[in-house]
Parts: sequence; C-alpha cells; structure tokens
Amino acid sequence: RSLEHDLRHAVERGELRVVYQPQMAIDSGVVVGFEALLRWHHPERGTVPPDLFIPIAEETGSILQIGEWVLRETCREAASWQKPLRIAVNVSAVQLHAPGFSELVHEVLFTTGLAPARLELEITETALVRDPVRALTALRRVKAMGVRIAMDDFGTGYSSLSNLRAFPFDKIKIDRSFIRAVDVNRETAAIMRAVLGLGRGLGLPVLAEGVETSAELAFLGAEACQEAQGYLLGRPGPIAQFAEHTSEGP
Ligand code: G
Ligand code: G
Ligand code: MN
Ligand code: NA
Repeated sequence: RSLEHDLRHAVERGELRVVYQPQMAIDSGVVVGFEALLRWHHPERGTVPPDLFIPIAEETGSILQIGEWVLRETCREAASWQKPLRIAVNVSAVQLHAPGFSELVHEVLFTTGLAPARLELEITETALVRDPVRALTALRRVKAMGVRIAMDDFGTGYSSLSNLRAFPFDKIKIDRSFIRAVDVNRETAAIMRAVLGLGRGLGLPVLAEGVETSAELAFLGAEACQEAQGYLLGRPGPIAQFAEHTSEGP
C-alpha cells in the first residue's frame, strides 16, 4: 500500500491529529495564541511527518479534504477555550487557489462560532506565486471577514519584498533559519534587524520562529521583536498540555 493511497483514507479513519505550539508576546511573556500543526498516525508506519505527506496530499488533491478537516477541528477547539487566544492554521497553496476557499472559511467560522479575528491563516510566499491574482482575491475575501493573514517562512523560498506590499498581510513570521544563533552570528543578526525594521516600517508585527535558547530570545527582545515561537517556549503537543493558557485560573 502506498502512502498516497493510505492518505486518501486518513481523515475518515481518524488517523490525523492536530498538535498545538504556543506563540508568545516577547515583552510580556504571555502566550497569545497557538499554531496548529498536523500529525498523521499511520497504523503500520507510525507517525508520518507533515514534510513527507503534505507534498503528496498536495499532488493528489487530498490536501483539500485534509485542510478542511484541520480548519474545522482547530476552530472548534479554539472556540471552546475560556481565553480568546488566536489560532494559527497553515494553508497550502492548493487550498488557497481552490474554488470556494473563502466560502469554506466563512462556513467554518459560522458553524464553530469562532470570532474571525481569532483565526490567523499562515500562507507561504510559494503559495502566492502560482496565481497571484487568484491568491489575492481569496486573501481579500477572508480579510474582509476579519480573519488575519500571516506570511509564513519569511526569508526563504520565493521571497520577494513586493509580496509584503501586494498582499494584505497582518504579520511576518520569520523563518527559523534566521533565528538560529542570532545572538552570536553577525550576519544573522543583521538580517534579523533588517526584517524587524521592515516590519516596523510597514506596521507589521514580526514573529520569530524556532526560538530554542534564552540567548536568542533575549536578543529578539532587545531588538523589539514582538512575538516568538519555538522549543524554548513550548514544543508542539496535544492541547490538553496547555490547559493553563486556554482556561481561566482556578
Ligand atoms: O510540525 P512540523 O515542523 O513537522 O511541520 C512541518 C511542515 O509542515 C511545516 O512547514 C508546516 O507549515 C507544515 N504543516 C504542518 N501542519 C500543516 C497543516 O495543517 N497544513 C499545511 N498545509 N501544512 C502544515
Ligand atoms: O513552516 P512552519 O513554520 O509552519 O513549520 C513549523 C515547524 O517548525 C513545525 O514542524 C514545528 O515542529 C517546527 N518547530 C517549531 N519550533 C521549533 C524549534 O524551536 N526548533 C526547530 N528546529 N523546529 C521547530
Ligand atoms: Mn507555519
Ligand atoms: Na515557518
């Protein structure tokens, strides 16, 4: 049996799970939201990483069913939290370009009762280049509902500064390759400062991904980076692990 074949049945067989990774406001140290990250628990192969199965799902089109499941699952989950924290959901290029994407987002928000401003869609620049006009139309429609849009993996892939101007982003998520050793590597630090300056100039908060050490976090705080995410602050895990953040105190 091929992964491709098994993937087509993964949703209906209940083999998919979402894990959550906290996102923190650096100045206050408070958790302000979570990124939803997909996991596939294959009955024979064990846990298949998303890097491996998402490209296959995109090629075969099953990403549409999987992406809809992730969106619905995470919005329903987030709607049950006591605190109105944000939920960030990764959206593939295939989903963004599919007919009915904005209608799907609208329907899921309506059905789950999640306030639109609590939903953030993470879009990579690679997702924009396929058909920029179509991508822009879809993003404008979800923006008009009050949903937030984050540019994911900024600085890698098909990065172009013009994308920041042409698309209605609310946040820049800078790729973790620019965070690694940012406190000691002069080139990395220079790039990071430039991106933070760009964010300030455009009025876009910057989230640093993949923060693993307190020295990296201290550098980011000193440079007025707004948000951070990474193993230092919390590894992706089942939402129950983060109950202290999603519910009111005792
Ligand atoms: O969680 P992890 O670091 O293994 O994720 C690897 C990659 O898979 C990341 O690029 C992430 O954006 C992507 N990914 C994780 N969950 C989803 C999802 O629900 N949808 C899409 N399209 N990509 C996801
Ligand atoms: O592309 P995207 O940003 O959606 O991918 C997020 C991925 O980064 C997830 O697979 C998650 O497991 C991974 N990740 C999150 N925090 C860290 C970290 O501190 N270090 C490393 N190496 N990976 C991380
Ligand atoms: Mn992401
Ligand atoms: Na990323």
